[in-house]
Amino acid sequence: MLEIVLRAAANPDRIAFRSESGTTTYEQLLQRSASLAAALLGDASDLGEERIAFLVRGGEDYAALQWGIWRAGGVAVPLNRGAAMGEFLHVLRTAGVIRVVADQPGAALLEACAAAGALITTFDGLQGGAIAASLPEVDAGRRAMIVFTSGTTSKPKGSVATHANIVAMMSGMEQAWGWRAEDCIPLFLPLHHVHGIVNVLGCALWVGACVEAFEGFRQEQVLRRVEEGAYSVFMAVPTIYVKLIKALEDLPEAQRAAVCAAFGRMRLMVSGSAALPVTVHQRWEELTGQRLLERYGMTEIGMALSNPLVGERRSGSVGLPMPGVSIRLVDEAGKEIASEDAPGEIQVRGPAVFLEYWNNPDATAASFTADGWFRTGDVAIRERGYYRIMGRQSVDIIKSGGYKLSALEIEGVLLEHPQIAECAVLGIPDQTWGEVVSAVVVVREHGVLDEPGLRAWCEKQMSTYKQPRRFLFVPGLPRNAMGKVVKPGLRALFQA
Ligand code: MCA
Ligand code: AMP
Repeated sequence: MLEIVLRAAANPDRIAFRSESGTTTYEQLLQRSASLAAALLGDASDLGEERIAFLVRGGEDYAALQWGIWRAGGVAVPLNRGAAMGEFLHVLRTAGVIRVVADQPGAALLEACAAAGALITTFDGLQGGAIAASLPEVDAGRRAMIVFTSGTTSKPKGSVATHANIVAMMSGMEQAWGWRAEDCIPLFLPLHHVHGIVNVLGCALWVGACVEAFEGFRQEQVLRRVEEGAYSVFMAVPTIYVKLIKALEDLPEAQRAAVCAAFGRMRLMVSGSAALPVTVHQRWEELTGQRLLERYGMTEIGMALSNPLVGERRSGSVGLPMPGVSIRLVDEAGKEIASEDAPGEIQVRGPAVFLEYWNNPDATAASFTADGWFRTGDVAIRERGYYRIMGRQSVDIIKSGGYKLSALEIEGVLLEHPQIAECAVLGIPDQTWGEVVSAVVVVREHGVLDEPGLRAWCEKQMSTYKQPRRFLFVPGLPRNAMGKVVKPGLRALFQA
C-alpha cells in the first residue's frame, strides 16, 4: 500500500482539513479516496498509469481525488484553474490524457477537452459510490504525478515524479524542517505546482497535520486566521511576503501588533520558489520577530538547498543541501568547482530527482550530465559554507510571482497575433513580483495595434501570470551577428 495511505490509516481520528464548514478526518479522507478510486477504476483492476487530469477545489476535494487516482494506479495531472484554452490543450495532448475530472469545468477546459478528444467527468458525478473490495498494489517506483513546468523550450514540459520521488521530497522536508502531527498550515498556493502540492499539502498529510485551504491567496482571511493563532507553519513565495508586509504596514497599530505577534509565535515560516530580497527578509523580521527560512527547489528535484531549522538563517542565502540530496557546482567547461566564491551551475542527485519529461526522451537526456547529475540551469556560489543563488543561465527563463515562465513560450503566443511581426519577451526586475513579464513588439507594416487592444487579446490567450504587463512598440529588434535578439539591450529600454 502507498506509504502516505498507510500513515493516514495510523492517524484515523486526526483532523486533516479544517474550514468554516467543518472538518475532515484522515479516516474520512481515506474513505473518500477509496470510493473515488473505485469510481475511476470501474471494471478495471488497475489504471495502469492512465493520466487523469483534474481541476477541483483545493483542500480535501483535491487530496481525496489525488489519492483516489494514486490508489487506483493512475497518474495525477493537476490542471491550472486559470489556464487558457491553448494551455489546457497542450497539457492534455502532451500527457495523453483521455479522462478529465473537474468540479466546475469552464468554457476553456470544455473546449480543450473537445479538441483533445478527452472525456470530461464532473467531480460530483464521480463521488459517493461504493468502496472497492480491493485496490491495486501500487509500487513506489511507478509514476505518480505530472507537473507542467517551463524551461528553455517554448512549451512547458511534463515533469514526471514517481511515488518514491514524492516520498523522498516529503521525508526530506519532515527531517529538515521538523514537520509534526501537531502542525497546522494554511494552503493558498496554486495546486498545479510542487510548492503547493508537495511542500504544503503533501508534507502536512504525510505527518498527520492539519491543513486549512483557501481558494487562492485570500489575504484578509489568511490574516484573520493568523491573528487567531490558527497556524504553526507558514509557506509562501516572496511576492506574498511583500504583499503581507504592505498589508501589515497598513493595519491600525493595535491590530498590526496582534497580527505581527501571531506571526512571530509560529514555529516555522518558509520562503521559496524565487529569490527572497534581503530587504524583505529583514523587514519581515523587524515587523514580526520571525526570521524566515529561505530554501531553494525546483519542480524536477523538489527541495535541494535550505537554511537550517536550528542554526544560522542567512539573508540572501539558500543554505545547505537537504537530507539525501547531493549538490555540486560546475563551471562552463563541465568541471566541478571545489573552491568557495566561484560561480557554477547547480547540479543535483538524489532520490527526489524526477524520472523523466513525459514522452520527451530527448529533453530528459539533455537535462542530465553523462554521469547522471540533473542540470538545474541555476547558477550559485558557495560563501562561508552556504550556497547563494546568483541567477539563471538562460535569459529566457522568467520568475514572476514565484511562477517560472518561458519567454519563448510567451513570444510564441504573441506571434500568433495577426498584427505582430516580431517580438521579444523578457523579465524586468520588480520589487513585488520579482520580475515582471514585459514585451517588445514590432507591429506589421500598415498594422495598427495599441496597448489596451493587445492586453485584452493576451487575456484570452494566456494565464494571468504569463501576460505581459508592460509593452514597448519599436520599429525593429536589435540583433547580433548571428541574428539573435539582444535582450540585455532591450532591458535597458524598459529601465530607462
Ligand atoms: C497577477 N498580477 C500580476 C501577476 N500576477 N501582475 C504582474 N505580474 C504577475 N506575475 C496582477 C493581476 O493581473 C491583478 O491585477 C493583480 O495582480 C492581482 O491578481 P491575482 O491573480 O488576484 O493575484 P494574487 O492572487 O494576489 O496572486 C499573487 C500570488 C500568485 C499569490 C503571488 O501569483 C501565486 O500564488 N504565486 C505562487 C506561484 C507558485 O506557487 N509557484 C511555485 C512554483 P489587477 O488588480 O490590475 O487586475 S516553483 C516550485 O513549485 C518549486 C518547486 C519551488 O521552489 O517552490
Ligand atoms: P519551478 O521550475 O517552477 O519549480 O521553479 C524552480 C526555479 O525557481 C528554480 O530553478 C530557481 O530558478 C527558482 N527558485 C526556487 N527557489 C529559489 C530561491 N530560494 N532563490 C532563487 N531562486 C529560486
